[in-house]
Amino acid sequence: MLFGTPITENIRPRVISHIDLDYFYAQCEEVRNPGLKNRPVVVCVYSGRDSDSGVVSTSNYNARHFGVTSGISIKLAKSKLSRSELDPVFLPVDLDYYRLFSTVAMEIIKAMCDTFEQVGIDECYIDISRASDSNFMKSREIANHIQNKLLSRTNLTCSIGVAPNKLIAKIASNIRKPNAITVVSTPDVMAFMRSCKLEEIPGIGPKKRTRLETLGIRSVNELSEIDLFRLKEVFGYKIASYLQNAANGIDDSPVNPNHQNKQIGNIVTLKHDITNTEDAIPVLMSLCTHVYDILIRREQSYRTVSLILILHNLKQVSASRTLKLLSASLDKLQHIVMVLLVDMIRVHSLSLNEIRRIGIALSDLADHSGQNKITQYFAESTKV
Ligand code: TTP
Ligand code: CA
Repeated sequence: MLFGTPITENIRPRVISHIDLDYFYAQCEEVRNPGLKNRPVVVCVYSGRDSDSGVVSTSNYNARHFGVTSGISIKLAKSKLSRSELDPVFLPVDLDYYRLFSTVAMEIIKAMCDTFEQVGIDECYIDISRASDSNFMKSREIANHIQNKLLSRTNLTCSIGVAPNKLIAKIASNIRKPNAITVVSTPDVMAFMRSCKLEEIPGIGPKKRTRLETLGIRSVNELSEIDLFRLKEVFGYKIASYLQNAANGIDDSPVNPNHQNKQIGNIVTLKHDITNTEDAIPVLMSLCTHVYDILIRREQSYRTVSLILILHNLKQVSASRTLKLLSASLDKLQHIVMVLLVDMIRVHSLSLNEIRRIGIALSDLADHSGQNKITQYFAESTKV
């Protein structure tokens, strides 16, 4: 492997694009109603308790200028936008409509490339090594072509990162938004990485940042140079290796056309406070059934079950349990979720009426076709 440049098809240096639709839910709303374009648009997840309770899902750039970002409360967004003379609009999330748009946009991109991997409702990677002849000038033209085609067919803008690997392409697509193309060619990889902030590396959130600071690491450059053994002591082998490779711009994962979301999840807002675990049972059971239906449709099994609780003060607590073996049992899923809830209440000294939203997620998924089902399930059932 050349430095930071995996080889595709044995000889061809890789060129990857990461395509991310801009302010996606809010942009879909602008497309549906172009009159909104000049106003701050805030897409909200309403909890249904009172007219203002809930959180911001996303917002357009007119709203972002006032500090309205994903995750803040609707009340805070309203107070920030009270300074705006542009007549802000607050809309509820319409996921079915955004999903439709996402499908149309992704199909357009897919039809223009050899290898395509969707990784979220509004983002995908494509391998353009062959189409560009591994030439970064040509890659920029391809990215430009994709932007134009998407805009003319859907009215949506996107931002595109082009780089020798997925990691750098992802960072690059996020560096300038909206409607931007950022190309990082192989010779520029190290300079580009050094210009990034630690939190621009995917996977480095506030918690990891703080832990990195305890090791004296405040920049990508310092992360790239720290002794790997020290990093491993704090983060373990897998994460430490990822972090140091990332800081050096190294990632050799290919664009995977068979990728499916690695998680299945669902989250609901409680219409009423719950006061005892009995009240939580119907909500948890319905969440379990929802994710289980998707699991079965995908012909998959799970190993890890996570429970996420979002509290009245918008604080989030979560816990998960990983099984020794894969399972496709609904009973087991329901049992684990109940145990997790009881444990979390005890560990975090929560009272049930603090809970506003509940979510569950299944991860470490595997396809049925890839395993010896009889052995797996037999072993699984003997463990219960
Ligand atoms: P993002 O791509 O993270 O954000 P975005 O498309 O709104 O903005 P950007 O231009 O910076 O890419 O997320 C895609 C969609 O996922 C977003 O439109 C709404 C939804 N979302 C939430 O509902 N809650 C969140 O906290 C985030 C980050 C996103
Ligand atoms: Ca986006």
